[in-house]
Amino acid sequence: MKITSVEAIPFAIPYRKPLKFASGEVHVAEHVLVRVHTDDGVVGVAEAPPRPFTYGETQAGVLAVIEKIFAPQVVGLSLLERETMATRLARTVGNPAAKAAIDMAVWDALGRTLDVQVTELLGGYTDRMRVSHMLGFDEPAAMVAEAERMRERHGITTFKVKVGRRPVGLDTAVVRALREGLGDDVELYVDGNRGWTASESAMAMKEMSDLGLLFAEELCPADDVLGRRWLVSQLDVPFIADESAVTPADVTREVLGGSATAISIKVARTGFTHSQRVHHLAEGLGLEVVMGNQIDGQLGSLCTVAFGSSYQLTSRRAGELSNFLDMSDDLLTEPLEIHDGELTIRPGAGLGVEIDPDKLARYRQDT
Ligand code: MUC
Ligand code: MG
Repeated sequence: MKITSVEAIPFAIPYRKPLKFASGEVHVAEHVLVRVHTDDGVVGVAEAPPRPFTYGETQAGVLAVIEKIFAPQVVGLSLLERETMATRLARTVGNPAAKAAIDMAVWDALGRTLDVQVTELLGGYTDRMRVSHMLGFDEPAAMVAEAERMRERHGITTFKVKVGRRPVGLDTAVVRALREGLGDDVELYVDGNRGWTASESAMAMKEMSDLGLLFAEELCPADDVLGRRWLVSQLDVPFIADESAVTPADVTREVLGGSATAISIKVARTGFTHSQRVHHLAEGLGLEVVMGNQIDGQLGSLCTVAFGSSYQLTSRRAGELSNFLDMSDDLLTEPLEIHDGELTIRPGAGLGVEIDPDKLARYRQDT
């Protein structure tokens, strides 16, 4: 069970349809595939999606920090020494996606070694999650058409709508069109990626108060401390902290400070080890949880459903698991499929996936 090497492989797969939101846009999935090898010949895999506009990471930076700092720190450790590993990685500030991918690849390798699914190792609560689809910026009619297509093709009935544009009416018109076009049976919530001020957010939420929203997420910056507290105190739906509350300490600070009343867990930034800590904290604080998406590919989405299925709290709400549908291709031998609005974990050991060598050869950027 000893780790013998850590590979970091850059790859790039274009999106058929780019995702646009208040803090940025993604046209090509320039991710890093991480493979952890052990002395038993086992290989664990995960992917790191660098998001410079959220965490400051880049593909080149993820490669460099893994090769120069993280790989030497974990080689020689047993797959069972995950706390030692987490402590060593924590000596380096930041780099959440790079750390998370190593952590998840280690859990995958452990599952494969023990012939157990990662979900069983983590908590084993269920084997599936309902799927929430994220709708990026576009014209109201195009966003309604996309949601209708997702409902028809994949049975998805929960939608997260990207907001945060100016004037505010651009986005409130979209949400109204979605409610009118899709009816009362779908779940709708909004995510501003810090695009609005607190007062713009309050105005928008008032304008949408008859639309039956489930949540509001990160509408304005958490750094606008008093403004955000003022906003959250007047909302009658849970306010999700996403990029403002990554670590357990962030969650504690934001929630106790009145700046959030629910949280997003993203394994792409906290891996499985730290996502467990955030989950346990959320349970203790009585917070609602949504499993979020870092605009992941299929491997990352599978990591999200593997973690989300492990606990009652993380599997209760629909998880954001469908961004991979917008990619032109992917790396897995068996593509993920969403049926009846649900995504299930894989039956095999670990994460239960295999990387297609031909696809990796086609999309890797280091050869
Ligand atoms: C989200 O929930 O915010 C957009 C930026 C990012 O870091 O994640 C996505 C989705
Ligand atoms: Mg968000």
